[in-house]
Amino acid sequence: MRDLDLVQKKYDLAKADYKSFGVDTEKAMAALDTMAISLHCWQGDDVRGLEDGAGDLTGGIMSTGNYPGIATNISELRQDVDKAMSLLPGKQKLNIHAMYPDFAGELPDRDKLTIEHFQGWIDWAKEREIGLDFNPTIFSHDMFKDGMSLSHPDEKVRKFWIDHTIATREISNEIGKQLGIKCINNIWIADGMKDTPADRASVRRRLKDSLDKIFEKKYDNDYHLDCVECKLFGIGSESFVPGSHEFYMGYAMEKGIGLTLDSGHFHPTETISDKISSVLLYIDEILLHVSRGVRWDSDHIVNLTDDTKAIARECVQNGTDRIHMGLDFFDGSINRLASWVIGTRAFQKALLIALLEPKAIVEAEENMDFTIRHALMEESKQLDWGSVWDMYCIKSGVPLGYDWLLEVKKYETDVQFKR
Ligand code: RNT
Ligand code: ZN
Repeated sequence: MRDLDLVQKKYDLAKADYKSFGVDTEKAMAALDTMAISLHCWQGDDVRGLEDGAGDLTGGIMSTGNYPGIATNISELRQDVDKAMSLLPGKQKLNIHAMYPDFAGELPDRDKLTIEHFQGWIDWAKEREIGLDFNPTIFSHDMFKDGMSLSHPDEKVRKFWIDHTIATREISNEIGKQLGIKCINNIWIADGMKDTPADRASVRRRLKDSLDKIFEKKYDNDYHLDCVECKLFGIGSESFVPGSHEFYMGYAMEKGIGLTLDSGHFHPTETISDKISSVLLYIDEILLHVSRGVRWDSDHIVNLTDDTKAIARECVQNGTDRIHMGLDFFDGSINRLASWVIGTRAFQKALLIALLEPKAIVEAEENMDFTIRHALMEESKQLDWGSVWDMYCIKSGVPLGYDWLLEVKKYETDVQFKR
């Protein structure tokens, strides 16, 4: 257990130090408290979902590892989410997928889902006073054929997925209305080709046509936001993905909808941090899927890397009113709820570091003094943001440092390993 007196002393010193750089640590903590991070429910069960016969993850994404204690039903999943959230400071939302219904009766196929299949989640979120985000699930299903869904040449296949996605927009809007917190419905499709296509244009035309049908109905933007997520490649779609960055950037602009930027969906050396300020000039709201690719779009747990810090810095700089921050990774090789805690805390730390950045850095740039800018960027790295983070955890009533891990270890023995 950490020594609280020591934490207080270290915080007082850090506060004074930051003050000498013109930074108010209390204000930074208060700002961090308003920034909701959307936790992706699918980390809890390796993207299996809760439908009958759930289990086979297809569609170019993959969770590896078989750490014991995986959540196998809705109560276990919720129990784990609750536990994770109890170890996280600040605000959260929960991001659910259409393959995670909460329904006791006979479930219709995905094209016929309605709000009644998700009402339980709304009630659950209401009790916790948190928002929900939503996603059509356009993978792990028989109607995902030949590696295609909304862009498939067969009209019946397209129609199934169009109807499914229309249903999820309706559900998302209702979730947002009932909770009074905007629900983001993110559309990602796994469509693509393993090898070089002969006719890219037709595939993309079909995808556009399907999306046009999906977006025919307009919703009030207060409760629901449509987002589209591009991708460079996936497993089995190494050579071609119709929903590329250009495709969706253009589409989102044309339709006035949101764009999702996932850290793993670009070339390995391309970063989403640099894209945020560009796309916000043309698109009103964006959703981030903060993730960490290792050599490829591997969906590793978010860590406090330079890349994560750069993304958080852009969020703070551009203002989080138009940037929705979500996480997207899946790791079954370690305790699955620990993954949520590690990844969320890492991103929150990155946000805190950004909020604590001395204004003098931007001012130096405004004065065209790149020497000061560069020097200060380096110097500010040694400011003691860690002590501010510890104080933030104390104020939020959550465990400090890796004290949270002791709780996870106890929970896995008492709960997860007994499943
Ligand atoms: C896949 C996309 C997508 C999914 C989730 C489960 O590459 O990143 O966001 O991870 O929909
Ligand atoms: Zn994603």
